Amino acid sequence: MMTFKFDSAAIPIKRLDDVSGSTFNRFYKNKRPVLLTGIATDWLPLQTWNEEYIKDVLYEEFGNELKVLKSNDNKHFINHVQVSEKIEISLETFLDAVFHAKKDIEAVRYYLRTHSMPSKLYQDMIEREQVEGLIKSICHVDNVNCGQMKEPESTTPNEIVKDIYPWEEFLDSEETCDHEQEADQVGQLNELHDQETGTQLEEARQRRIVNVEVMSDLPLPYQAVYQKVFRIDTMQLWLGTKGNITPLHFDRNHGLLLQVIGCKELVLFSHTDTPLLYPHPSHTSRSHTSKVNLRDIDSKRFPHLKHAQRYTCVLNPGEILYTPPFWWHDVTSLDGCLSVTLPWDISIDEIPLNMLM
Ligand SMILES: O=C(O)CCC(=O)C(=O)O
Repeated sequence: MMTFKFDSAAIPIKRLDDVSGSTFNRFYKNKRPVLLTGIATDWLPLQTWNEEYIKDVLYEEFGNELKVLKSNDNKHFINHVQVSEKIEISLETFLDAVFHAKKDIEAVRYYLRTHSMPSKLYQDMIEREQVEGLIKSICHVDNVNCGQMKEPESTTPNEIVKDIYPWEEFLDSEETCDHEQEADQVGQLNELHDQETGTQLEEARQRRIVNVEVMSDLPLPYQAVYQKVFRIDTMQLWLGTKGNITPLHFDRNHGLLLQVIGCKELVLFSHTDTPLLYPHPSHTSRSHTSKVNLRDIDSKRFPHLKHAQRYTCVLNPGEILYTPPFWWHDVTSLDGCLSVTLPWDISIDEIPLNMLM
């Protein structure tokens, strides 16, 4: 195998401890990945999810037989028949492979990727302080909420909510603000909009996508974010063996990847490098994946790849990676790993022109 050399060295993804909404905003607005180190280290999942607990939860949710992905080459996993297939496996065999793999070479690799979150694990994820802490860290409260709130009598509740928390542009300004004042105003707003909250709660209850008790406890401006990011039907569990590879691909959504057990190594590329990354043809179901195998690069077949700019990081337990929509990423599990993804939708104007295909 020829050794492959990129033109430029990999850039480490920026790690932020104790991030505030306005700092996160700079990355979110500019569609840059960022690693959040200080938010989730003391979350319930980090304290309580271990083999025993996961075993109980999975048994309760799925019984003794699990449907998991088994890689065709014992390395790569994507939802495509040419790469990996679904098999049935006993809970015990699967957990043994994840938590007690002996030798890398002989070990058989499996990946459990749920399409929604097992309910017990979901409850642990949405503990109120956790939800509030995360939202505070990623949401920029704009200047309307920092001292220039409109007079309630001249504005309808709907208009105020929209002004204060336009989700699509929720990180729209880079100004910082006084948090005490902000908290006061959040309180005032909650009082003002009881009726509004009631309607949102009722809608959420009917759709059953979030826990409405948690939602009703949150400051009103946070509720829209909670409903988008902490949905049981979009949150996913990724539990798999050491050495699993999720090959280079992009997603059409914003995404937070929370690492709970083990470490993962990631390589990312901007969507602007898409022409250098050799995606599968746009008419196929693999158009969001690359033909390149980053661990065994064929430089004759992919001559332009060397011009692409890599961004890299290792994600440790308690850390959260924000991946902007359409950013390419390749993920290697360095250990038996458990992660949770929290994706949320983009608006149509967030699709980069070069990705309209
Ligand atoms: O953790 C992995 O193996 C893949 C995660 C991923 O691709 C994602 O979060 O979009």
